[in-house]
Amino acid sequence: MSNPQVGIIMGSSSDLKVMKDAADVLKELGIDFEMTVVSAHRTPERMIDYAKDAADRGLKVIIAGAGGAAHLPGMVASITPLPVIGVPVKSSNSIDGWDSILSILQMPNGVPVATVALNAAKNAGILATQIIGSSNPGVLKRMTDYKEAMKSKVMDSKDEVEGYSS
Ligand code: RP5
Repeated sequence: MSNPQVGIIMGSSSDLKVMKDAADVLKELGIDFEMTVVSAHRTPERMIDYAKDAADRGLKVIIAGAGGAAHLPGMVASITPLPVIGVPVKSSNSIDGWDSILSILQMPNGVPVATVALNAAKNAGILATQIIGSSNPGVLKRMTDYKEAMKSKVMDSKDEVEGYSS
């Protein structure tokens, strides 16, 4: 995509099965994004370069997913002035997912990472869209429509569920 506003990064290609949900919802909401692998532990220099250049390249939000000892979101947030959304991934080296959650969630004062639920890359994509939408009326409208569609779906399912009781 030509003018990405969201950067999706992950610690390993093994995170893609989770992180693709962020890409899918950004596509659905019409937000340009880029996606790549940046490992805090295996490619630390690449992580620093990515975080340093992100704002100058025009990105508005970074979504960072990682599993186990998940330092990527916090380390990227320590370098970039952009908002960082962290996705804890239940990976092969994760004990039960709590290791990833707490590594991403428990950031010290001054360096926030907006942490979504375990494996909730879809919510990260929605939150990134909402951040962009707060200063972009067109994107905000798409978020409003998205919520309306969600509401209609629930109301349809409600009718189906209630139908069983009559
Ligand atoms: C983390 O280690 C990655 O984000 C991934 O979730 C986990 C396992 O990586 P692989 O061993 O599958 O490459 O850094």
